[in-house]
Amino acid sequence: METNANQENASLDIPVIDLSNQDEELVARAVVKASEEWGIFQVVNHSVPPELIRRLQEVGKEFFELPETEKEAVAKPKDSMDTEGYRTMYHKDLEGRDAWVDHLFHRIWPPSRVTYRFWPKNPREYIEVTEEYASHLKKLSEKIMEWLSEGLGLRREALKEGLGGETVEYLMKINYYPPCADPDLVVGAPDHTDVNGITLLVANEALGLQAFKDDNWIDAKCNPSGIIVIIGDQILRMSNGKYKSVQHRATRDKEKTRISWPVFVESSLDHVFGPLPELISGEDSAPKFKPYVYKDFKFRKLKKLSLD
Ligand SMILES: O=C(O)CCC(=O)C(=O)O
Repeated sequence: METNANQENASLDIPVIDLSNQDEELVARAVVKASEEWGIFQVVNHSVPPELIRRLQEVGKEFFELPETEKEAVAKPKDSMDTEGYRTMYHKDLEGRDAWVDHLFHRIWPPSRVTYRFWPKNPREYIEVTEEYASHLKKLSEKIMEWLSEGLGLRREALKEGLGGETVEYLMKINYYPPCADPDLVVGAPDHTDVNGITLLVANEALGLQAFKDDNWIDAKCNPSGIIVIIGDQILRMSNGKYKSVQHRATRDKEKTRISWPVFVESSLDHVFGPLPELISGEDSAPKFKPYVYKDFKFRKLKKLSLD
């Protein structure tokens, strides 16, 4: 089959699901279908207030526009084995020009795993806005996991419990991609699937996120108050392959700075996850994946080692 891997297919859009629809069964079916067929979709009219998303984007942008010395106040320590903190990553493009992507990572839930040392103190509203966003986002991601659990014929709590129940962690990342004159030369985020369970992402108006579907890269157009949901490797494995973990990447805009705010919902490092036991107990339901301690799974994926 001929592959169009580097082409875009303008005629396809990622599914958009309106959560304000009163028919919850219909909404749940749409979430399940999109997760089986795409592994990515956008939810609109959800429970996170649009004004809160706007403020989240405002405080994030203000932080990244501060002088470098101020951003260094929350820098990732050089000897840290963890991801939390601010980092600048330089790349050279093919013509030797410098291009860079800035990141800020910090956990936003559960409170016992939050280290405020990595949360910007400037702008002053950053903490309040981000805490409020965390509590809304937790509810939304748990609702989506409930629908996905029922789509597997299981109890609503099954996927959340499989991911670790109340020990599940929410890791926020802010990607700051300055414009690049030739966006084909510098990729914002390389092609990957997310290692975690589920990712909820908002972005500013610049286009960039693309999902791979049927041999094409599809632009994931994000409504200003919409939230993109990305199914990751943990849900793929816990569902024994029913839900797809989507390959995606981020390109850069020629003129505009692009900023995105993914929140990665994932197990704590010592948690063991794998196909949910109820899905592999029948005679013809062999497990398609091995269970892993999440720490080992992440390490092997990062190092590009084989994963069963
Ligand atoms: O910037 C985006 O839209 C995607 C970012 C992403 O995939 C990542 O940070 O892992």
